[in-house]
Amino acid sequence: MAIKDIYEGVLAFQVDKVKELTRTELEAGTDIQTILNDGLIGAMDEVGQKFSEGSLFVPEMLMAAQAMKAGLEILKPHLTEEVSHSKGTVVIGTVKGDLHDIGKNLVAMMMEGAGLSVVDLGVDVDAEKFVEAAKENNAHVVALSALLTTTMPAMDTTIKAIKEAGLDTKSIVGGAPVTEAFANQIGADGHSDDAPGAVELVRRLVGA
Ligand code: B12
Repeated sequence: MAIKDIYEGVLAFQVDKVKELTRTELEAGTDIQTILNDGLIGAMDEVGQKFSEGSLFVPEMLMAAQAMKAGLEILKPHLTEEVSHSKGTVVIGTVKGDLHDIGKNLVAMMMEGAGLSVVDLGVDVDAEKFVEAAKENNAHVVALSALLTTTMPAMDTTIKAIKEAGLDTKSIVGGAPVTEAFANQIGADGHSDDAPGAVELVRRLVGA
């Protein structure tokens, strides 16, 4: 019942309500992935659908995103495992031209929670910046996020730049429109549809 209320709260842009209900669900012992998938993420899928149909517009999409972020902040400390030292370094960012960061932030949070060191470059990050950060931080993995079909080519550009720089850094890609086939086509070392999968992927790549 309350998960449905979280879902409805995101759709109604109710930041405080989403925060409160997420906290209540956590305290009741509800599984975090259930809160995420059936509540917060599920609602954003409906928001996207309504946007496609033309029954909801950018300002509403943004308000829903703010409500979702409020819920995520409550979950953040609980996405953390007990860890003593870093198992690898990941440079993460949303590619050039793309401002979507909710999924990227969720992936970053879960990676931190899994004991990886995460350097978050934010949104609208160009290829050079990814390369520089990978060098500076001796990154094991560069993780690229894109939510727009028009910004997916920037993933290709970035992976090419990493390879041209001769870095020994793996690259992974994700975001709603990104498929396994696209990942293979641009020579990425991995792809996942969701944040837990992204963590598994990095663990495999760094051998942790
Ligand atoms: C919220 C939102 C916005 C917000 C973003 C706020 C923010 N701070 O992020 C705002 C209002 C700013 C926005 C703007 C726009 N948006 Co928008 N937006 C969305 C919406 C509704 C939800 C995205 C989201 O946060 N989902 C929830 C998160 C948790 O999911 P996720 O991002 O997919 O991430 C998960 C996985 O993909 C994966 N993942 C993500 N990153 C990575 C990275 C790696 C390495 C890995 C392994 C995995 C991984 O793990 C995450 C967690 O499980 C989507 C619809 C949708 N359902 O996707 C449209 C959507 C992405 N937007 C769309 C559009 C068109 C736009 C605009 C162009 C609209 C406009 N006319 O201005 C602008 C573009 C601005 C820009 N330059 O980026 C379209 C894209 C269409 C397309 N095919 O390209 C969508 C699909 C809506 C639609 N149905 O038409 N948007």
